[in-house]
Amino acid sequence: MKFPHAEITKLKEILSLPKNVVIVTHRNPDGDALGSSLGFKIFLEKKGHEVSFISPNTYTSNLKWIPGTDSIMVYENGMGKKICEARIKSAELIFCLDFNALTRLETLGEAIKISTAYKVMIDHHQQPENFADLAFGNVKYCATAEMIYDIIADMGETDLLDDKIAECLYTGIVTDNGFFQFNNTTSNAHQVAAALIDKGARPDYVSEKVNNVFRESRLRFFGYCLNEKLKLVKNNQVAYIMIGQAEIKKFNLQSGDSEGLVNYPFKIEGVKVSVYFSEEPDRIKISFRSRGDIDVNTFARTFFEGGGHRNAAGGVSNANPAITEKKFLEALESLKLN
Ligand SMILES: [Mn+2]
Repeated sequence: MKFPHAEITKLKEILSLPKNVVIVTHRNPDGDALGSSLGFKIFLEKKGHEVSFISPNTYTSNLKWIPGTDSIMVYENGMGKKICEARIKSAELIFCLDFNALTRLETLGEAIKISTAYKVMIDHHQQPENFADLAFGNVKYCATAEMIYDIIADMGETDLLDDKIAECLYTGIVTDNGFFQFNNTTSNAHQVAAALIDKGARPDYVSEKVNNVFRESRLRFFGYCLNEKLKLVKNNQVAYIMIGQAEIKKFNLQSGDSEGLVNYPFKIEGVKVSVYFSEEPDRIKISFRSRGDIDVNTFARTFFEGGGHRNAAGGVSNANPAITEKKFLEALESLKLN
């Protein structure tokens, strides 16, 4: 057993009779948000539940290949709000996957908050809020998908896993741990991945679908950023790239296109922190990455209204690019690099 006996027993009991279930995940869903939600959805359906998966906003097209994406209900799309709210109203059970604060859902969070359904949270982020009736939270897990597998195993129901569920969960794991490269990679993550491969997940297929699907303009944009925009400060230990609206337009960037760019500066020996700033119409979105003990979660929380994990966090700035850059460079003085 990986999780407390009492909680697993409680979950088993809740799932013992067919229920009306809604699964929700965080805004801008990533591979883990979609993989864990879609994998768990298929699992619950196999157990006889009626399941809808609601995403706050639309997912990026590079994740469309994950099994079951055509069934996703998008809250912020056209008629989505009405349909999703009706669905939430009729739900007896709501699973909140891969986030731990309802604010991460923005307006959809309100609908979840007022729902009287029994709420179960399954998540691996730090500092969870106390909004669920039953919570599975553990920051040692590299992905929510890895937790889903262990919860299913704890319930003694791995027999229900098929190749589709396995590939969904495997995708969640490898997208959140960078194909076993990040320091959230544990022996448990490898063991769960191995079990999922035995159930039919294809590592080569998932790797191709995740890693080698750029449009030409996207790769050229990466080249431009690395060649002309990359700055190194703090004795070349901190790298950052700042991109404006005009450049986003010039390269015809689509949502999700800058994904992964923030990791490239780590190719330079000695770089310990990498930051990517992207100017949106109403604010600047920031991605923070770090190595080892350097805590960008606290940094993002303290200075840029964000957070996440110690080595991977997000944030925002409502100031213009020049002021944001100045603020960032000043804030860096408080970041311990050794
Ligand atoms: Mn995750």
